[in-house]
Amino acid sequence: MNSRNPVEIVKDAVDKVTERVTPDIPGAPSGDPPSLAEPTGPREPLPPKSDQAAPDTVSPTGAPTGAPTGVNAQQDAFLTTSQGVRLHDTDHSLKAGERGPTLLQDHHLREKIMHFDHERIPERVVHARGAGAHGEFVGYGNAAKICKAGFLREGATTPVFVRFSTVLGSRGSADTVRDTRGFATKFYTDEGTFDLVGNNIPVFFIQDGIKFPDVIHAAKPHPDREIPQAQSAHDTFWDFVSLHTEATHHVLWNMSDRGIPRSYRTMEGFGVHTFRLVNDAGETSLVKFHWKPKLGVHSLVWEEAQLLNGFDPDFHRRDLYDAIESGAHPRWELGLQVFPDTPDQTFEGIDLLDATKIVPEELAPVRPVGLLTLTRNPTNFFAEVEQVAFHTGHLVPGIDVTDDPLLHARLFSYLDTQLTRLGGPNFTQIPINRPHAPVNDMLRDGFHQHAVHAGVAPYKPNSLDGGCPFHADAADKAFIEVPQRIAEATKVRRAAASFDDHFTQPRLFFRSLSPLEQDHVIRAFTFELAKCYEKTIKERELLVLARVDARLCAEVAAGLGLPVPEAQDLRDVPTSPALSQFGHTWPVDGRVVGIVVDADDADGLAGVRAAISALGEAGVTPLIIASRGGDLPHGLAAQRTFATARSVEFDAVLLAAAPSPAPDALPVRAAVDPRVELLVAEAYRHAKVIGAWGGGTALAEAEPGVVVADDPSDVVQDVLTLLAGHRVWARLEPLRA
Ligand code: HDD
Repeated sequence: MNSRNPVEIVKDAVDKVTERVTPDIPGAPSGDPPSLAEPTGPREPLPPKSDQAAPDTVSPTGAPTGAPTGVNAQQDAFLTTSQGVRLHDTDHSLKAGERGPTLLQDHHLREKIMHFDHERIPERVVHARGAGAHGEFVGYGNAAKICKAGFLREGATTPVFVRFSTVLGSRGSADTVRDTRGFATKFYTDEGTFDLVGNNIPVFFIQDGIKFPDVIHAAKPHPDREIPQAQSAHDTFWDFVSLHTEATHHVLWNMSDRGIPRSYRTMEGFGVHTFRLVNDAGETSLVKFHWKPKLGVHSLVWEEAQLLNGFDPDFHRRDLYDAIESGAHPRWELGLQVFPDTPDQTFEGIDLLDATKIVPEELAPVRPVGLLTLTRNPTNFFAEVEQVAFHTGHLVPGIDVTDDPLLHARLFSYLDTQLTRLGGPNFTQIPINRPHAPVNDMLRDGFHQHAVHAGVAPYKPNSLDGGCPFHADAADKAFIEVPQRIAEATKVRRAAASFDDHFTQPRLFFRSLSPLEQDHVIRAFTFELAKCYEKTIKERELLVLARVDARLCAEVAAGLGLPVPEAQDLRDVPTSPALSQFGHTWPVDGRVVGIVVDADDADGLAGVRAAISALGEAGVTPLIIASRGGDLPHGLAAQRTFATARSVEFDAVLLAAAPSPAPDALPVRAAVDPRVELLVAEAYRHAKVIGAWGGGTALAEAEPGVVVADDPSDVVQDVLTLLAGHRVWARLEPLRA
């Protein structure tokens, strides 16, 4: 039995180890007396780990990963196996004779098929359908007063990756369904990665994350038939939200035009929760994050959205990709609503920890603090858009969470989900997820570990690595949780009484919309509830609407053919004009205009050239629609034919001709090709701006929103002016009655 003092035993051991190891450690302090105390200063130099210093710029095969489009992934002259053995034939399996059977010994066949069999990874449990792009964020510097995060400093430029998504549909579902949209941004800051994982709707269905599986189970397709896909118009969704009335505010937003955005480029984004910011002096503020699109907030109309789901299910993905390729780089300002960090965490009576509430912009203006620009499309959808992993816990010094119970469940869920989706804990090593700040963690091994970590001391404290790495403090830009006082509390499964009001803000939202926007909400509720089979569910949702607005309730009930329940507790609430999308004008660059031409009319096409130049000067993308594809006179080319074009693809339509149908094309007797007639009728019905000159005047008469003139350039100028208002809303007014 050893009778020596344990401290002496450890000291002796450390002395021996230090003797043996210290001289071999480059840069280690030499001659310092060995000590039991943990070393406190970093050795010089402290190199970043090469394996995670920055995203790889080459794939394991040597292909550039961040390269511009058009670079071939395959290099070298010969096809090889995954072990680099050159292959003689990949087109035939190895068989006993030409007519088989196939031999089990064919290792190339087995490797090829094995890899193919495992090409798919599980889709995201929510937000499976998405599109993404790279870009940069530039800080304005005015947030420094309240936030010490380096990426908000004036002129600081930070690379970003943004993924937009729908919530409900599967990976292959259509883009323009009625749904909430995800707006998730990864800021690769030099102080570590910050993820802002938001939506295009500023409130959420639930106040507590423990209800997330319930709302998603209710909204996803029915578990028996797995229908409907990417829709909320079904019994289980309305069953849940009519019983769970805290969802009412979010549902109102979903049923409004916000549920069917024109483009990802024309969506607002919201961080939803209240976050806590801290400045260099340690002072804190509460904030809500907003993304404000430079092109304005615009939506589709419902029929357009439905047509697009069949006509071009990739509409939003295509729109984002094409805009970036064409140089119309989408931009958003990051804005902050700032509130004092008071002990009760409320502002003007609104509980800032309740994610079903907004703070109207009239009460707390949104202050712009930086600009996001998307500049580059992904080169490999799987590697970038599919494998990107966001997490609400990816925070940088200066930004911290609050006690919002919805946020706290998210802080668990986003890490956890990647274990299944990306196959283990090393998803941070996937190129798109690698921080751009040096990584010096002590996480080791696990599935899909790509780093070959050297050294023997991935633990702390250590002496074998000279104590490296060391703790940082605030001056070294460490993330230090804001020391927040926690009130004396009793463990309970309950929400605060301030979470109880489920109807004031839905009412505020509805009443803040223009009458036409309100009509859209009424029609959306009527449509969705009419798709339900259970009468009791419809009746119960009418009871909910009776607490929101009397007209909303009465008109939906009329549409459903059900009695109108008595309006209940309809308090006078203020309105927030900022919530309406109508009544503003916006830049038109990046919009898409279709031009109907006569492919054989060389004179008419000269005018089309002039129109195209005028559109180009305004940054608008013109697409020529002709009876046939291919080259046209005056160096023009047809990008769409009457068979492939529908008005839903365009923000406005110009008519340079009224082409008659080809004699053998369709069994109709009409002066104008019926597909062109349909295109004009739909553009008109969807309140789009229409312009006509020359032969095109046979298809359109001058009236508000329809420009008819002799000179194509004059037509274009007037069309662009009207397009700044997005649609010709006045055209729909007479239909309101
Ligand atoms: Fe979530 C994905 C946004 C509540 C659990 N969420 C996900 C994405 C967005 C949001 C944009 C897609 C990220 C991407 O593109 O990869 N989620 C929100 C917002 C919420 C919210 C704005 C409320 C304010 N989410 C929420 C709760 C939970 C989750 C309450 C669970 C308790 N969300 C997830 C998830 C996902 C996800 C299961 C699926 C894929 C992923 O995380 O990476 O963890």
